[in-house]
Amino acid sequence: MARTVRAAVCFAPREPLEVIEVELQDPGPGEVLVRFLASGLCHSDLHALEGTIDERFPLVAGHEAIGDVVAVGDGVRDFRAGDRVMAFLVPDCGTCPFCQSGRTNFCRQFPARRQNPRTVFAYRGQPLQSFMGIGSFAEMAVVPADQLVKVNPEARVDQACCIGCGVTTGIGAVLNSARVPPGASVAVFGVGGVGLSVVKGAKLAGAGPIIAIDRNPARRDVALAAGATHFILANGGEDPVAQVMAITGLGADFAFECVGLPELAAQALAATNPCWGMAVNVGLMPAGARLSAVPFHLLTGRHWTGSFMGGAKRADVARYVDMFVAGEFHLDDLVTHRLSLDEINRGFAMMRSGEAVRSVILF
Ligand code: CXF
Ligand code: ZN
Repeated sequence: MARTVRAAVCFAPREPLEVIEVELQDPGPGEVLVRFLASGLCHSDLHALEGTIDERFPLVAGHEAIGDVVAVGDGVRDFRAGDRVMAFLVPDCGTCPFCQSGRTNFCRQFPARRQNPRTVFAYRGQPLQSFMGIGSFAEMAVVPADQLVKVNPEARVDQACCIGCGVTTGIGAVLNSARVPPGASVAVFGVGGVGLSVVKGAKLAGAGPIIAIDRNPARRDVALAAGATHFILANGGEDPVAQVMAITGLGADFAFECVGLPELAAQALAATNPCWGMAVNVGLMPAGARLSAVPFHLLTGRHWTGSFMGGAKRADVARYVDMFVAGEFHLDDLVTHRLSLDEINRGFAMMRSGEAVRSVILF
């Protein structure tokens, strides 16, 4: 029997969200009804709401979420009511060549579901889209079982929810995609939620020096607390690339672009060691963006690559939650604001202004 839940709905790009009662259908075959406990506000939600990534409207955004299973649909064997679960936006069909490769999680179901999304919410008879098949800016949602993973229920939900996207994107970029070894020098261009998580990943890897670069001076203390050994303020003064060169001598062994700006990605590449440096694009660039770099920067042997969702699978998310519970990394610096669903527009305003590193909706 369908139920009514409160959800923050965006009716058209760039319009404020409206918190209203919507209809939520029962879980169908392979689906799970989840009651959310906490949902982080991720930059991709903002991109979706502003129409800079291709989304259909009306939209229930939200994807960085933790909650409890309420009920499961036919054929769901891996979950039952009461399980603590995290949502993950990349499915894990287990059968496509990417899932079977054992190296990447870029499951073919990801583009397939984006092309043919199913709808589980409705308002006055009108279907509402769920961002990335999740739609966690709602008290409850129906999510495909292969976009959920059981996680340690001891993790505090107000912080752990961020492991569902931003933290896994950052830590995974370092540990899975780049495989940064101990002692490597790392430069992180942009230390918002994802960049800070890259810093945390670099610290976990035993890297050093870890150089954080941001144009927001308020990010200095957070970056240093997260494990950065140096902070460069990119305020139009001395060139950050030259500063990275001065600190590392030969250029960083690894550089991560965490904002989503093509020019910053070229800077990250230039800041790496000319012979073996690796630059990793982590930030989501606007649709239509193009990269360009000085060809000689690649000719000498640099590697230029990217990392999508930290190259992680659902199982990695559960592992990172265990590491968080074990105190291997903390998220006190990442989650700066806790809000109710009714305050969600304030959360996005603080994301735009840079006041918040991460805001989390608590249900
Ligand atoms: C998303 C960005 C939009 C495309 C899918 C991956 N990453 C994190 O939120
Ligand atoms: Zn996200």
